[in-house]
Amino acid sequence: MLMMETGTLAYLGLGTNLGDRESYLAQALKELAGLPTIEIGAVSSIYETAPVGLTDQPDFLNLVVSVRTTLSPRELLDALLNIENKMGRVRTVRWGPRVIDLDLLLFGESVVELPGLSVPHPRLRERSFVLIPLVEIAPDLVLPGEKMTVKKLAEKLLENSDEIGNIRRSGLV
Ligand code: GSY
Repeated sequence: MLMMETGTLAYLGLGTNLGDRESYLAQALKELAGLPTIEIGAVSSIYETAPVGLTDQPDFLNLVVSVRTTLSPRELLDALLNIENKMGRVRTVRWGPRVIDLDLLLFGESVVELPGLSVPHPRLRERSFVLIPLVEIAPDLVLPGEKMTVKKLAEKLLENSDEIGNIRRSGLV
């Protein structure tokens, strides 16, 4: 078990738009919590969100969770991919429907550019389904290389787009 305060504080985005979406989110959180190298911190509410990218697919449930981990960014990504595979995610259509998606959004203050892994997540700033749950659990967080807090980034995103229409708290959690 990890001791509080050790390791790196990372943020993960979870999404699902197939089958029993709530139970997939719950299962993914349980899988994360079961890893000895990861300690779950704050978990946002669940948000029901219109699909971004490929729009002709079911709505998603999304949430953001903070974790403390002793893993490296690559090891953490591998752990997330293992959970996706264990939960039966099949990669067919890019941007397409999925039972579960676990994205590594932020890893402490690190900027990571490795094959198959960019942190902070490259589309974090433009996705309300990530930014709004993130604001809920870490409003004063400042992304590496940014000046504004995530709360301010979210306000600007919502000012300059119709993204607010694409996301609502689901009332599930
Ligand atoms: O990148 C995560 C998968 N994904 C999502 C998602 O989680 N939520 C919404 N609303 N749209 C999405 N498009 C993709 S791809």
